[in-house]
Amino acid sequence: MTADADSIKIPGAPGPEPAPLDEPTQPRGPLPPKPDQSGPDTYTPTGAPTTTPQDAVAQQGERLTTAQGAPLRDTDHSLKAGRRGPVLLQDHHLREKITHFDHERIPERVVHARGAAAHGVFVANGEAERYTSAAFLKAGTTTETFVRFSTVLGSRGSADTVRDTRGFATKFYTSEGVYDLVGNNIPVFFIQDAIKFPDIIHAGKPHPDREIPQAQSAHDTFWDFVSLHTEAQHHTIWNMSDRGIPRSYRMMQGFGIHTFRLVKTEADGSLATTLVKFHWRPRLGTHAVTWEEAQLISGKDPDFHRRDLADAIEAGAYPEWDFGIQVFPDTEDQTFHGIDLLDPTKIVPEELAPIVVVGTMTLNRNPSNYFAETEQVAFHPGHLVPGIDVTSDPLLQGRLFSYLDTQISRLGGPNFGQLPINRPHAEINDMLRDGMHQTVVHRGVAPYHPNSLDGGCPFPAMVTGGEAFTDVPQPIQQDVVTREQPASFDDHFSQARLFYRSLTPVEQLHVKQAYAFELGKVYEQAIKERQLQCLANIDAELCAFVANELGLPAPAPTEVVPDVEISPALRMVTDVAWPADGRQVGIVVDDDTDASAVASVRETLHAAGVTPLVIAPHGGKVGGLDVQRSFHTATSVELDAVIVLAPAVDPRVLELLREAFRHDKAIGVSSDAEPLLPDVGVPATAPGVVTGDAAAVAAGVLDLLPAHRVWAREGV
Ligand code: HDD
Repeated sequence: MTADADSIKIPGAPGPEPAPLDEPTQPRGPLPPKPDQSGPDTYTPTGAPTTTPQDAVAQQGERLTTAQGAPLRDTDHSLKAGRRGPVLLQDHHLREKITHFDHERIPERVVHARGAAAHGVFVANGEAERYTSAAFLKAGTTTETFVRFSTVLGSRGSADTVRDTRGFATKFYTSEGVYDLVGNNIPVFFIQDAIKFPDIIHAGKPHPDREIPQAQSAHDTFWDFVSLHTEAQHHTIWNMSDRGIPRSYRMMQGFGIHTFRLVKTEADGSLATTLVKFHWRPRLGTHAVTWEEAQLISGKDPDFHRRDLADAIEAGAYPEWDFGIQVFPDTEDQTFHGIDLLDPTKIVPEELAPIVVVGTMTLNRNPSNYFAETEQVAFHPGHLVPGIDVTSDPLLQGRLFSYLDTQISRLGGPNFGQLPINRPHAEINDMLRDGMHQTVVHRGVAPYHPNSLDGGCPFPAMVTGGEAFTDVPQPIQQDVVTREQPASFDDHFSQARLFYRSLTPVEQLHVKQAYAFELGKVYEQAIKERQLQCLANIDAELCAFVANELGLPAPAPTEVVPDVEISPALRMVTDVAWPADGRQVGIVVDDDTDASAVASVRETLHAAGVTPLVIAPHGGKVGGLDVQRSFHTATSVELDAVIVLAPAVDPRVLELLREAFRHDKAIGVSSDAEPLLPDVGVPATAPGVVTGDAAAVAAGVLDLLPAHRVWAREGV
């Protein structure tokens, strides 16, 4: 079909308004922007106004153009030699469109490829001012942030709920430049020296011959590595705990892992230093899904964590974390209570060094473009600001090289800092020039220092004065050049034991089951035996359980591991009543359910900050109420609790309830629906099962949600 040029109304051009069009593909005015897409790129995705006209180049005006701005008449048909003829090489628009498409993907991150992110703000309470001059940590200072959460091992399209460590990387756009805290949800790391990073990652990634299994550690090469490199045992036991399968990114702790050095400029100009470890503590508590649930979610909703984060923010349930530091004196030996602060496989229990909260972060805005923001964001532990410095932790030292290096290949050159999401919200005046993807037009003729042509600009702070990044003079050990490490790094088991013995019985049970599952997937007998040997050194009872599951004898310990003082702060299961914000509760109804009872249950849940989902035999409406899920689309794993207000004997509902019960979720059943419980195999007297009228059931379920799960069902 050919279009008559005169019949096409160009939006914005003078002329009578066209009649409403049925067909959305015909020319018309642009759609109104969504709230988070405020129009052309005159603001960076982080909200900072762009400063030069060159910055604002995307999506201007209403007409479709080429990349060079030439208006286009047709983008749906290639230029052909006749209607049925071959396509012509002269079709420059076709070639531009296809060529650009061919290059749409950039290399995925070699680790942490799968992620989800959000914008936020950090507000400092001033508690850190005693230790650091960092401007963003001064009382009352508000700083924009961007946080990317991730899994480590999986590819970009892998499932969210695999058993893995989670990345927790935060970009603070401070007034003194960007500060990146690139941490994880587990406070220790697999290795002590960055030179081993390629080894652990090669072992954890899918086997190179068949490229399976995807995004998981339940395979031979992973267990081969961690059983041979026993320094990995501490991190591994955290992975085997429920920390490896979080309920939500909103319900994870974050850790900077390494010890960092805070620097404060005193009144007399001298520098005072303090060693610290950084912590993020979620206001919603730290919670997990169960292992069976995690596996089911991987199939039913591989985007579970990504969806949860975006939905919560869109619904206004903004997740919050307190940011805290553990503080240690900067002594020459850099140990605290005998714990080597430079060893990234060690924690300092909170009972020995309590966390001082120094501010709070709220994530309050979803990215508007995944690629531009979540994919192109580039973190680097070397993005430091005045007042925060690194230590000689050999893992951190290697990271200082690796991240800058990886961004150059991943983002195509050294100018990745100019991408909107990476732009500092502080003035930049560097003498870096040119390079691939240079997008700014530098002025002047003298990008060197000192110069006498550009007025001498820019000037270092030693000339201008003011706070600046200062390298703290550090004594270096009188030692020889060596490929060795301190003897304190040789203790590989005491903190794995500390972690395991500090957990509650139900958490310990999950650790045992996780080892049994993962090692059960290993083929090589020698690897299973070697890992059992490690478990014998951690805890005899843990080892005996796993050995029994594997059908192998439990070995005796080979190392004398000191007894440990347990740390209750390491537990996820606590007596704290956590807020239920953003939790999802299913309400099962049928066409005969009293609509007013359903409406009032929904109201009660809403009022408690919980999202109710009405589940009915069909979509559309039931009793005038909107249905969110049909029996066909409902799944237990997206719910934190279920309320049944109908004697629905549909097998899908029975299965949903069985799963919810197995996964320790609160279940509320109205009196008329109670007869279905025997079919589910659940006694009405079982822990976490509430019966009564609709109002009583809703109240009972709300009482159970703050504990996250009904742990009593596990019988330990
Ligand atoms: Fe790393 C990405 C966290 C050790 C090399 N790392 C990356 C991300 C997180 C971490 C959260 C994703 C950032 C994002 O969302 O873009 N990595 C850690 C932590 C470590 C750690 C907490 C130890 C305490 N990493 C580590 C070592 C090396 C790397 C020892 C190399 C020597 N990490 C990288 C990398 C990545 C990365 C290859 C991949 C993509 C990227 O950097 O931007 O450079």
